[in-house]
Amino acid sequence: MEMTIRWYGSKYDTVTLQQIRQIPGVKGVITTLYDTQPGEVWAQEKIHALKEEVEAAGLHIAGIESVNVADEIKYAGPDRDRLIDNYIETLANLGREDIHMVCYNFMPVFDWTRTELARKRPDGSTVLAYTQEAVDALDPQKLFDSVHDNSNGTVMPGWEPERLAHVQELFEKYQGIDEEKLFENLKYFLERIMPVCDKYDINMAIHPDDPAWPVFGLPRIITCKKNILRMMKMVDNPHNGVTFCSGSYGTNPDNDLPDMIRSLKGRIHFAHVRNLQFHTRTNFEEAAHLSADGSFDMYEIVKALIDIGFDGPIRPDHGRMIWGEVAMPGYGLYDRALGAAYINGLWEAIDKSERRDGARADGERPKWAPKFTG
Ligand SMILES: [Mn+2]
Repeated sequence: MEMTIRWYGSKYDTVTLQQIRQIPGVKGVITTLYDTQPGEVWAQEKIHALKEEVEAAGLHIAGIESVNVADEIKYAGPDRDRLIDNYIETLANLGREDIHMVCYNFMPVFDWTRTELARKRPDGSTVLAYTQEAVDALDPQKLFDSVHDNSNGTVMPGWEPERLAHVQELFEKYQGIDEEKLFENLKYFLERIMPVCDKYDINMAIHPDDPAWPVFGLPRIITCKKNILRMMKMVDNPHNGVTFCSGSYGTNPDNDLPDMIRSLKGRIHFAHVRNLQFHTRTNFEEAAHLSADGSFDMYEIVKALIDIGFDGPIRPDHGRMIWGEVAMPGYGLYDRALGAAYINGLWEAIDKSERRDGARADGERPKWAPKFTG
């Protein structure tokens, strides 16, 4: 695996590349052209300039999160072929710049949904949180407004004001789109983009729906093992893969995360690792990455990734807001750096104990030999 950090670009992120460079074990960033709209072609020169900026800071681009898919592709509007052509062109431009992993999602209208962006925890940190009751009581426009007003002056990914200015109209476009239709439209999209992915060796990594059930009556399909295996099979190409996001699949406590990871061997191209704390099935908040701080056994998640030989980029996901930092909710420096360090620690411990302890006779220890790095 390669430890990475998501970075929104110097114009949008409160975290700098120089800070990311100092997180132990991080050599790569997951980034995007944040000022592009879904459906727009990403010019190769712009990708190249971004790449040069990242490389000048001693890092590299390990993948893109996200190249967003236009809603019109998701609901199969009359303009979808042109928009898919543009998406193909963007993928070709990324491939020409030697970028080989693209995260995207296929959620109608809304990206991830949380009902609080700064729930206070007993230690004074704040986290994103979700209650079904709050969603049921809100209309989508109000939820959008509250996300917009509480994002510390940043633009939250997936909640761009341009896209969501006309929430109601968008909802109307999805009339008649059920789960089956959404699967069909996803299949159509994937079949059209696979040739360019084959040509440039681009791994497409679909992000799960978050939360992993329908909200506001909109269908959601990337939610569970059965559906994701259906998707892998319906376009059976290794470039059609997934982002395994423990915090998103984990919103449904019925999802056995280590089992899902094992069933997706060879198709996980990107991993988001984070923890949630459940109060009830439909009231949860994000926690520190550490197992003891939340509801998930993070050891088992990392172990499953090691067991399937996962070798793609991995990143800590939403962090808590701590130590007075003001940043995009979930995307501050401090708690994500702690998360990266924790995941790196789990990884090293599990990997070494399996490779070494598994191979050696009882009681035998490796020779103690500190490395001199010159
Ligand atoms: Mn995620």
